[in-house]
Amino acid sequence: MNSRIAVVTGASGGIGAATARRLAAEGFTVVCAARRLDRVTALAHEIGGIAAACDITSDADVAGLAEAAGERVDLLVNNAGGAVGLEPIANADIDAWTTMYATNVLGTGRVTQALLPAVKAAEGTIVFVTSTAADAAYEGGAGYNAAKAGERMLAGALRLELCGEPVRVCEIAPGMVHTEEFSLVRFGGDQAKADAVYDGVAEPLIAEDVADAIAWMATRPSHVNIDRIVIRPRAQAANHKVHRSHPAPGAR
Ligand code: 8X3
Repeated sequence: MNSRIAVVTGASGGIGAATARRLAAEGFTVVCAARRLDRVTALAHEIGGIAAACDITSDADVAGLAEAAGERVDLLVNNAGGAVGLEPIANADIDAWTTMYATNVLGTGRVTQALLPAVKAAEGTIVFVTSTAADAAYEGGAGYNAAKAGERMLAGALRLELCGEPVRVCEIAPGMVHTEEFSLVRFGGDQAKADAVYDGVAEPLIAEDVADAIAWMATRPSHVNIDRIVIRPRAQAANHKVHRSHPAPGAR
């Protein structure tokens, strides 16, 4: 029997790379997609998968990803995206909002559209990795809150559109996850600001925690659709309610 095929976008690090590794351990052949080909090539080599250079804002790249994935895709994990900036609306960089919308919403839509025939052919599953930023606004979050709320609507609309077809549409909304790059990218490479996000938090989630939940969703019996999982560290009771061992100036 041929191996099940999974496609993971944003597989060059963090949740995407952890998910690719975990799905490979579950027996999937994983197409590891990201802009940074060197990273996904190394990952694909490590897990016996396939590397695909893919910027999800590019029609041509996404067409190439669909071709690399083939005619049957059992699992698509829409993970690529992220946050840029944490400025209040008064002085937010609207270009950063454009980037966040272009990746989290439009890019995810583009990938989903391109791979949908292959997911349907395999009677497969699509998992959208959104965020608890889609649940509630927070100061400085407007652009990211809006983008992730927008991405959430893709998952909801798609589930309605495919009702009656043998395709599952799932969403996972992670809260605080300490990965090497999420906050670093958000703060334009400012390591001190990135570190402050997790300062004094005993155990933020790690990428593997989210990968574990994605793998669980994807490996339920095919009639079981896990609509949405909200996953946070125990120390985070809500977006604004984070237990820290000491006050962290500047951290949310
Ligand atoms: C990451 C969670 O709190 O930075 O998507 O919005 S948060």
